[in-house]
Amino acid sequence: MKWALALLGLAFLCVLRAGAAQQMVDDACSVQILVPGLKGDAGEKGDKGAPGRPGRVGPTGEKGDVGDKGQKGGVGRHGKIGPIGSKGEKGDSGDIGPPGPNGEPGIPCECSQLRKAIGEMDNQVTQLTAELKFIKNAVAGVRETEQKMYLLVKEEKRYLDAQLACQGRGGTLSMPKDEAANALLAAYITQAGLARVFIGINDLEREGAFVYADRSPMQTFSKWRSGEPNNAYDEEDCVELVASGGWNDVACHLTMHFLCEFDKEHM
Ligand code: GN1
Ligand code: CA
Ligand code: CA
Repeated sequence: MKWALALLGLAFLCVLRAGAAQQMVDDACSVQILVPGLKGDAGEKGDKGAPGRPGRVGPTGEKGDVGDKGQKGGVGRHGKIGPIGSKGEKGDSGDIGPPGPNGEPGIPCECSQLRKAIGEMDNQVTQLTAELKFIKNAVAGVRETEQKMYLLVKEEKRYLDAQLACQGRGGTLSMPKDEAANALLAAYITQAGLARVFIGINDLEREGAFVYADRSPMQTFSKWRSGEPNNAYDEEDCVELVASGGWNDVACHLTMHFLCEFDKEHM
């Protein structure tokens, strides 16, 4: 169609220019009025086109299976220095070293005097040790009534040594002279977990005539267990208080804990 219009236009120009440019127009218009022919046969197949543009990125695929274990890696770099460790336990003592050189010769002295002084100091140490033991006992607890203080001494002594120990501290072996005092002492030794202790009663001077440690005679109160005193083996002249509160005559050479008493008036 385009072709047809172009040719019609050209023919129109040829008519307009008839005259001055006659020669030129004759040349151009010598193939006048072109009409399109029949459609030709199909051309040969074209060459293969250039490859298309790459498609869009597809969606993420499913997670694959776990891969095989990789090869062992090389040795890593040195780590940082760790914190300071806790202090170790004390080691064993070292072996005894060789003896040191001899000392300078001493100044001549009156050795017998020094020996005497050392002996006296030894005695003082012994006495102080006994005193300390006594004080420890006292700190452990005493029992008291309005007039008296009672102390259970947890040292095993024979009757006479026990009496001396009490006297050495300004007291005497305990002398329960009524039910209340006796019950207090029985509870004291029970609480201490003891079965028996010496108390201040004996018939040392005359068999069967029991007196208190201060030599005062027994009065109306007594607490003999049934069958006591029996002077067993003909040798029982001292008295023990058992945890249940009863009295029993026993041999004075037995050793056991004992009860001291102190008059508050004289403390
Ligand atoms: C007997 O049972 P025991 O050990 O508490 C004896 C006492 C003796 C004592 C001598 C009922 O007492 O009289 O003094 O042995 N009791 C009886 O250790 O015979
Ligand atoms: Ca006796
Ligand atoms: Ca007896």
